[in-house]
Amino acid sequence: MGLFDRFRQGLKKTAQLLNTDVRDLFKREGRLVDDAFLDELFEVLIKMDLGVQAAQQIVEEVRQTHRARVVQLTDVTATIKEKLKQLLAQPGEPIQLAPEGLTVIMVCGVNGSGKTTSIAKLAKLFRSQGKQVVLGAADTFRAAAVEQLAIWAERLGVDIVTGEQGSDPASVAHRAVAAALEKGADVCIVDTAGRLQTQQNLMQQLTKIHRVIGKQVEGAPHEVLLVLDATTGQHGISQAKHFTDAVHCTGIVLAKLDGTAKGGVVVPIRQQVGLPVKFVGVGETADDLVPFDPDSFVDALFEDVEAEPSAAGQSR
Ligand SMILES: Nc1nc2c(ncn2[C@@H]2O[C@H](COP(=O)(O)OP(=O)(O)OP(=O)(O)O)[C@@H](O)[C@H]2O)c(=O)[nH]1
Ligand SMILES: [Mg+2]
Repeated sequence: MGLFDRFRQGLKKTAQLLNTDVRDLFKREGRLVDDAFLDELFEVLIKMDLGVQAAQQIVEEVRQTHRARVVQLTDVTATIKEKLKQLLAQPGEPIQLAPEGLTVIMVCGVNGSGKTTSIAKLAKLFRSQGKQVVLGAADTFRAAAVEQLAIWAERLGVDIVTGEQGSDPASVAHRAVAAALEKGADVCIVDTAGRLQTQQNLMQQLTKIHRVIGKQVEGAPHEVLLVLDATTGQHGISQAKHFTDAVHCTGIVLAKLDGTAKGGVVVPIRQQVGLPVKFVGVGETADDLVPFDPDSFVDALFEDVEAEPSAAGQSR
């Protein structure tokens, strides 16, 4: 499956909502772009969690492009898509690898956001590229957490370094990186326990892990991925800012995109957190990780709306 199809799969719920709502704007043949129309459009954009800022920017673009004209649905979606692609544009490269030797990736986020599953997906991706991977189970809070990662490691055929429950996560991270260096592995991915951005001591623990890894390998961690749960919508944004303050995050993995109609949330995340969205999660298996590409993402989002424009008026 290409990127476009994989986004389509992940965006089913969001696209469905968008489809219904946008079509509702165009019950008759065409529609005059006046204030009433622009207000309704604004509501639709807000409902898909695009955020106020982006919704305003898009409405403004539609106003300037089409004002006082009678337009068809596809005229408006074309304008929205172009603006969205522009808003989502970001520098390429999904993962920053070390120029040579070991790449260390640290993964953090609030409880249950999808960290461990995303690590399994990343490990599978690296394996498919022929890279040797070592996982560090630095979530020592719960025995079950270590077990969960260990099961993935076995399934994927990658090495894992674990620690006793309650042991210092930074020391597990340290041992994982040391093991990866000794094996001459290509990538070491360190899992961390979920935590709230308000838990000062736990946030400091992240800083410590970061610092310890940095002493072992120059430039490490090369990526600090913040895993956000798409189903929580815009709540993830303030979390993201706090995490970025505590440990310098380098990118976002937006997990569970498949589970929400709020897929538009990727836009305010991009705009307000100021980090690139590197991957999105579109399911629970190790294959359900898609490198984020704004153009394919936006095209997939509007595919259904644009597919049968003539059916809009007839079906209602
Ligand atoms: N549908 C769907 N479910 C996902 C996705 N990513 C993770 N999940 C599910 O979300 C739940 C939590 O995922 P975990 O990977 O354990 O989350 P975590 O952040 O490691 O959780 P803690 O370690 O407890 O903080 C699991 O049931 C996963 O299967 C995704 O992209 N789509
Ligand atoms: Mg976990």
